[in-house]
Amino acid sequence: MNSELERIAQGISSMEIRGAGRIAVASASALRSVANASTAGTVEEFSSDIKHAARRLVETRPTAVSLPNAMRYVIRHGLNGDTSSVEDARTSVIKAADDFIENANNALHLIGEFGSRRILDGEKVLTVCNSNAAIEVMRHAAAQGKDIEVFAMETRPRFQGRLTAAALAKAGITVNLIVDSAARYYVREVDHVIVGADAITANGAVVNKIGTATAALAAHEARTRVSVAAETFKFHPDTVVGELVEIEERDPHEVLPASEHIDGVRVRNPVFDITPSEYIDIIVTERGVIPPQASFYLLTNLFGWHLTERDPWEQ
Ligand code: RUB
Repeated sequence: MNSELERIAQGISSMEIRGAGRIAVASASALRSVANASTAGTVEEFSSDIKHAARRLVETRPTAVSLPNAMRYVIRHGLNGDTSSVEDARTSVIKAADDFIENANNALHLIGEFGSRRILDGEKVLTVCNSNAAIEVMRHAAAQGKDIEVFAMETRPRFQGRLTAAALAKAGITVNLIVDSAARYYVREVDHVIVGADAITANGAVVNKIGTATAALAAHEARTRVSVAAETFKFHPDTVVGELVEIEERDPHEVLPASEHIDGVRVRNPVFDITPSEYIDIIVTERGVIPPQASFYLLTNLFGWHLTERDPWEQ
């Protein structure tokens, strides 16, 4: 087993590498190192090394579609059947991985640019978890001289909200860290909810960190705008044919440590939830801003007829 592949796969499983965008970039870079290190003697063997690595990565966490989409991109562009030698295939996979990573970095910048145009000077913003894409929007707004104030939900049980609060404070943004259950209390004074996404379905529902759906529901009730910041690789192709997004449930000890065990009590720890499209105003992507109802159109545009094909690492 390639040691860099294993390091990245374990890092994703343990959440040392986390956040859908970072997971995608790390997995693309894992395929890059497998391609670099492969000692395959034939193109078929090389292709099998890459697909085996993709399967290992895809198994690490089930919800963020950015991971399988990164694998789809690298395999479809890198192992496209045009290569006759292992060296050509290696160069092609490395280039595909590099392109994916470069596009992902550029996407974040564009999302920041497009999303920040929707933020007004003086706005108060509520956010959940730790999304690079959502942070990028707020950072860009602040860099344009807009005076914004953010309420960051702490995001139990792993407290990713603390990372967001620290990143925003570092960017000079006024930030309040609040407990998750205070979302409805503060939503009345907030002008805008901005979150990221782990997956977006064909019907425009957004899968993101647990607590997002509650915040969006409270925002809907208070008639507060909800924006989702997400790279196009967060759109889930399988949902076009009715597949449901699997919601990861992690170790209950993240919620209640073993030392505080309560007899007869089962602890549940789902880590994502689903916000229906009716509670979302816009999705900000690197291609532009769309209403959630346009997700199906975007998916067909992104994947074409590959939409209904089997996963390339299974072929
Ligand atoms: C992270 C999370 C983030 C999205 C988007 O969950 O829900 O909001 O992944 O992040 P976890 P980004 O901490 O369980 O991975 O915009 O950085 O891709």
